[in-house]
Amino acid sequence: MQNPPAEETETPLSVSPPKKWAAGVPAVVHALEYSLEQTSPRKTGVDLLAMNQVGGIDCPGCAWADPAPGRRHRNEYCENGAKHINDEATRRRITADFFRQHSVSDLAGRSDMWLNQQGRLTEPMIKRPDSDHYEPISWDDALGVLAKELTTLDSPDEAVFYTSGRASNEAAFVLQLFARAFGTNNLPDCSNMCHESSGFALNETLGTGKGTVGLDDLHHADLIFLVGQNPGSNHPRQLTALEAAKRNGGRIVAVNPLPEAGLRRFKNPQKPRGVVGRGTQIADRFLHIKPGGDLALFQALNGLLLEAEAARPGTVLDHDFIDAHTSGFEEFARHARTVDWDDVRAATGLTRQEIEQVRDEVLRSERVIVCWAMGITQHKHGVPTIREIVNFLMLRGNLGRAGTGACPVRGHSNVQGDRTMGIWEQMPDAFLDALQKEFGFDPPRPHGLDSVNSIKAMREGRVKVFLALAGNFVRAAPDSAVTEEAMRTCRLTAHISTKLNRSHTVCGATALILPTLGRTERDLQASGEQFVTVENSMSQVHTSQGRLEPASPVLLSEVAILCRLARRTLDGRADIPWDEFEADYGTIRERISRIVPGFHDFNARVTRPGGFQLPNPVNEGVFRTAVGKALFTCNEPVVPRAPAGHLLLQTLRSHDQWNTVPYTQNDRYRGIHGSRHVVLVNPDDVRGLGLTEGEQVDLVSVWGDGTERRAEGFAVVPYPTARGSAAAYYPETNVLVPLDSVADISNQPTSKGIVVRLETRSPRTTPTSS
Ligand SMILES: Nc1nc2c(c(=O)[nH]1)N[C@H]1C(S)=C(S)[C@@H](COP(=O)(O)OP(=O)(O)OC[C@H]3O[C@@H](n4cnc5c(=O)[nH]c(N)nc54)[C@H](O)[C@@H]3O)O[C@H]1N2
Ligand SMILES: Nc1nc2c(c(=O)[nH]1)N[C@H]1C(S)=C(S)[C@@H](COP(=O)(O)OP(=O)(O)OC[C@H]3O[C@@H](n4cnc5c(=O)[nH]c(N)nc54)[C@H](O)[C@@H]3O)O[C@H]1N2
Ligand SMILES: [Mo]
Repeated sequence: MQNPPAEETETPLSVSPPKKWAAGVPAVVHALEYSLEQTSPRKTGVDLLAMNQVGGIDCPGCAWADPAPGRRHRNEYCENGAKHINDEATRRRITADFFRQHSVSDLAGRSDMWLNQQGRLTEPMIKRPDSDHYEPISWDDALGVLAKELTTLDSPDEAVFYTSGRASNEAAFVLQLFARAFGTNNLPDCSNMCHESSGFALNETLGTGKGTVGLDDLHHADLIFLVGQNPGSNHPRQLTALEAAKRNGGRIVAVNPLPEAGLRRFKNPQKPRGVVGRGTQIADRFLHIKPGGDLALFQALNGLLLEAEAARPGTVLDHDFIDAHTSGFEEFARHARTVDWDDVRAATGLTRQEIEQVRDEVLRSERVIVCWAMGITQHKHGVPTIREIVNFLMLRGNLGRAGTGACPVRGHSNVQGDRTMGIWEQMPDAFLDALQKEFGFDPPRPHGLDSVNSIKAMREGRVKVFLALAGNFVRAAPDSAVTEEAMRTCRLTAHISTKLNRSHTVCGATALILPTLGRTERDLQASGEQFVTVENSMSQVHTSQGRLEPASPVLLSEVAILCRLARRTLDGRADIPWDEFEADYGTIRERISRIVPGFHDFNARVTRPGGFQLPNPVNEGVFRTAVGKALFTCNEPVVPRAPAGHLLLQTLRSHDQWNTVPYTQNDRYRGIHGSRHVVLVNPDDVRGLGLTEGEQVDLVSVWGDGTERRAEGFAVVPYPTARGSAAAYYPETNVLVPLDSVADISNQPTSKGIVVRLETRSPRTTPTSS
């Protein structure tokens, strides 16, 4: 099929006031517009109807949970889910001819959006060391090249195996098994850049890295905090749960530097009532916080709760919970009483009165939940902020009871499941022991490389082979220029992918594209049609069954590619039945059931309608911390500051993108159309910095070692973001985040809270597209 001409030019920027509500009719219309571009309408209907239904396709979008079977809406999907499905189900195809027309250097000059729009990858391709073109190669030869590079390394630790969270449980389990049998724990993943801070903080304080909240808890909470997340664009079906909570009398406090549309009102597209009328007000209270001020906010709230307890002893804190289940309360309480209100004001931009009003909401509420996402985890002090949220919940026993708990809202649809399956460079010994017992080889014990450390190791020549299971590593990672240079030092880079992206064009001496089935597609193996399994943000494990004809007859499933690669590379070195795994994914699940806690009887339980719920020890009063109790922690206060003339920049998603893949140039709810090269700045800061609306600026980040990084050509958009802050889209701004700029403890890149100045461009320079 002919490819459409390159559409690289942005249309003129147009800006309208931010929307005051999310979802509803325009959402559905916009989803259909995108569908019609990508597939035939008939196919669109087929795709959507089976989405998130029992026996259907798990939406490849976000990890938000599905209602119980029987309580699902006939259209249990959102506008954005429809876009993700249709992006995968596109009729456009990339063939060998495409790569003859476009050299690798040509493709490296194209935008993320253009690369994605070229369609589905259809056959394995290789770029050889002396060539600037990908050319076709057979599966056998491609896997042979990869196996040979791997087996001739000086050490297994010279290879890195990256996973993005769309991969199924079965593919993830096979990949980590292969990597460990090969001899390395170098298993970085997108989670290193996403909820790593949540994992560290929750593991340390509660003894589990996962959230403790289910959908029913949300429906029955009295008070829900939405902190640092934009559900209207990134977890639209969360709005349905919030609407239910409101109907049951729950109240919502949103904490965000941006007044996001989805935090204001929700018009439910699944209900006639949502289509007409004003919809449901979401946030009862909106805290317009400064970036990175959340630690100070929760410290202030905790201080106020302790003060209230001192004034009316025995009426505020849950002493039974604290005594029975926690450790470190006294020390925490001493520390928490030292709140400095000037610092709180400086860090949050909020008045004491605003915070006291929230305290009063908390005191009126028996059941409280805190939800959070990237607005918390991607800050340098993400881990202490989440620890402080845990302190906050524990003070009033808001853990382990119905309608309460900690709710890290996961991104990718199976990012949590991939971790459960062992995709982590630091899996605990208990997991490795179980692998050893089951398969009889010695898994390596030293921790492997995470995402940031993988890039450093490449740069230093310590990593020579990079294999990715899904994702777009060079665009997801920080410090784009440094990351790309590091990637280019590899001897071999290989990607198991559905769609073309920049990581295929910034490659090692040899590069492989290993095209694979998407989740929407029928997966036929020797034993018959297969399904895969996933785990959502609320620890429900269920099936996902593809229904469409594969984009090309040559595609292999992720599991098949990995099993064949493992067999070739290990050549009988471990007693693992790769052929059997490939032929029947049930045999993989059988092994998982013997290795991963909570997965007993996996094959039988997962095929029940709705699958099954993994136990969360916290909800059973069990805390697997060092002392067997939940830990109160003392966290040093942080007041994020930018020097005069600078702003704190956050990099975020538009409404119309999936992570590194922009679908259009628009961000409808924020009123931005026609360009992604915009920087949102508070109108007072625009004036204060001597800038004007629409002016072209470069974003320049300043790092401690005196180095500067520059993202060129952004139009200034006055926008109601908190004073002193700015926002611009990811991945165009990843270039600004130094590789060394990571969160304390979790090593997660700091994609929020970057110190930048806005430098006026001379009028004649044109922005470079990226
Ligand atoms: N359509 C769509 N859906 C997605 C994705 C996508 O790209 N497109 N990506 C998926 C993935 S992998 C993930 S991880 C999630 C991400 O979901 P989100 O975490 O919602 O993603 P971001 O776009 O980074 O938005 C961060 C939000 O936090 C706010 N924020 C920034 N800094 C602060 C702060 O210091 N304090 C507070 N309180 N708020 C702050 C921002 O204003 C913004 O509202 O979405 C998932 N869902
Ligand atoms: N500056 C900045 N950087 C960030 C963030 C930020 O907020 N700001 N967010 C971070 C976060 S939260 C995340 S999760 C990461 C995301 O990082 P990644 O998960 O690595 O990136 P994606 O953009 O989701 O990957 C998209 C690619 O995945 C492939 N793909 C899609 N579906 C499938 C499939 O079913 N199978 C296979 N094999 N391949 C598939 C396609 O080739 C597509 O091009 O980025 C991180 N980077
Ligand atoms: Mo994410």
